[in-house]
Amino acid sequence: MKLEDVGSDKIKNWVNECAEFLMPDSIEVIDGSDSQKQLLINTLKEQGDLYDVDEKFSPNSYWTRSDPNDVARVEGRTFICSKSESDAGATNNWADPKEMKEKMTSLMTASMKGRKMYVIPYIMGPISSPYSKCGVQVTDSAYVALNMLIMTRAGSDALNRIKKEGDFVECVHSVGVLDKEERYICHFPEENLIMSFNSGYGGNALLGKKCFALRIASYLGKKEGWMAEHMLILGITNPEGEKKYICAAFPSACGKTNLAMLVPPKSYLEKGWKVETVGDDIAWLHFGEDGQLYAINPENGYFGVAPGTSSDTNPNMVSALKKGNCIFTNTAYNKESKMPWWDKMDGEKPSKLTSWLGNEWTPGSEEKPDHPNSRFTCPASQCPTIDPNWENSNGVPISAIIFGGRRAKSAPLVYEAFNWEHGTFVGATMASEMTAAAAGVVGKIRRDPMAMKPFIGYNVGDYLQHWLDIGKKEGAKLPKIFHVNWFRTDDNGKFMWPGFGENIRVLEWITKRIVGKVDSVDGVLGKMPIIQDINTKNLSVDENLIANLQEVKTSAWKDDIDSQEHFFKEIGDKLPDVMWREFKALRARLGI
Ligand code: GTP
Ligand code: SPV
Ligand code: MN
Repeated sequence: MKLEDVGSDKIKNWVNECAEFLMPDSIEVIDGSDSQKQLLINTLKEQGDLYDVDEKFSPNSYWTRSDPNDVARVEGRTFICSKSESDAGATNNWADPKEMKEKMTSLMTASMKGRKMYVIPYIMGPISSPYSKCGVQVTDSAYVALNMLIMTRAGSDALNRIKKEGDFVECVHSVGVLDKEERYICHFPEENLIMSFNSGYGGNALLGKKCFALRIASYLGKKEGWMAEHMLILGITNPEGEKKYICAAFPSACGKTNLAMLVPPKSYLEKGWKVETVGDDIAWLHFGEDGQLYAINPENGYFGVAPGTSSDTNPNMVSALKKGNCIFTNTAYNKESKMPWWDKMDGEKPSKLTSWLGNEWTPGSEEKPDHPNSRFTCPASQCPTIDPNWENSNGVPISAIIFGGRRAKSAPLVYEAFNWEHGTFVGATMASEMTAAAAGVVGKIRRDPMAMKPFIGYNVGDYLQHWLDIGKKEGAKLPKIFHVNWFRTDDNGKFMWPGFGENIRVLEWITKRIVGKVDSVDGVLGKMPIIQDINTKNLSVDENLIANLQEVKTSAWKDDIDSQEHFFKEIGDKLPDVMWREFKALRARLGI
């Protein structure tokens, strides 16, 4: 579609302003038609950037690689440009909005020379939901445009909504020359503006996802009384046919996609347990008129971690991928069979591959064939367990919120917060071992409040206050809050809990707690399950497993308490007093 034909002066003027300094050779508006999508695919193929995937494995799917220096989010290069530095807070890099805009404009000047600029109108959320919000992204990457068509509702529907509402988040993106030193991902929350330069991968470049749906949206949520969270959304139905919806916040690459698509083990399926998927990464939560929190999934696709995805761990994801229309990025690729390959994928490991670096790979090669943060983009509707309400305009009512992370030694398998304020503290003191989803040291423990450390678009202290305020809303029927840990290890470093489908055993306890069907015991960290209430039937594990997983060792908490205190001090004046009160209470209960 031509820019002249968009029928919105607001979009036209803004795009022209962008074009003035980006200086593209031509401009094309994404309408989402099949023919246009095919042109994007052809463009990338002609450039040698996109390869066919075997039709029998996944029709209409492609394999590609990103630049080796551009494989994950770059938190060190990500900025919140609020007028006041204190509005960015301790967890964000801050830059003055005026200075940063000037810098970005100057850096990006003429960056689209010789290239086409794609204009992508898109909606985050179901097309006609009152809770959805619109964006327009300009980009010089056909790869980004193709991915945005999967991850968001992009094209004519979005354009029509923007024409009606007039409002959109301005998203300026150019891959530039992928210069790592001059890579910037900048957010201007007070201006509904995002500018991203010199990256073409994932959360740095698909600006609807982390930049808009979390950083900008969390700021809007604070202002408007709702919440944007790094949470999956699932529906769980018990054998009596009672269904509950649950959100869960785990840091990047800590199991959200897997939990959202959980397949119950045979013994649970036979009894009639069912898990359905609403979203796997982001939830926008609003109060309904009945005082409950309702969640929508703002996304339209999955940008999932490939390594570890198999029929054993996540058969629903595998089925969704096999339906086609996917893009595999930075996995390995078998040029002969046209098959992507990643660690723990189903089937035999081929003896010859093209690695994610583009090199010939054989079993003797030093490099790994796939990148640990290699991912696929896949339409959400293709998930076999997609929930019938996943596009419900009002969202789904949430009965529980779960926090969790990778904790080798300290956190038990599951516990429940005493109440909303304590639950907010449990979320605020989350920590996890870092993964390959972001540039940094993999395995290093870091504090990650509500799995939102890299995604809160404002001051973390104000964010925690917002959580407390949500809890004080008159007439609120709040979800119960829980904490889980699938990643506790034994003395040999092996995961103690089988995880994946077996996680339903923990969800079962949680759903029973929601309706008060089981009791709990007050413990040091929160309300603990009675060991026998976690069902281990048909699970071939040590009979003391649950007791061992639930054990809270004071010695393992000493460092954590110190690090919590350190983190709270870093947050500074804006940390709500309630957090210090909860911290002192926890320390007293631990006796350290
Ligand atoms: P992002 O997309 O980065 O936000 O990640 P995510 O939170 O959706 O994580 P995902 O479900 O993709 O899982 C990341 C990695 O953790 C994969 O390699 C999974 O196989 C592994 N994983 C997920 N769930 C479990 C579990 O219950 N136990 C164990 N041991 N590993 C798990
Ligand atoms: C994450 O890192 O949490 C992701 C991938 O979901 S990205 O889109 O790169 O943020
Ligand atoms: Mn994520």
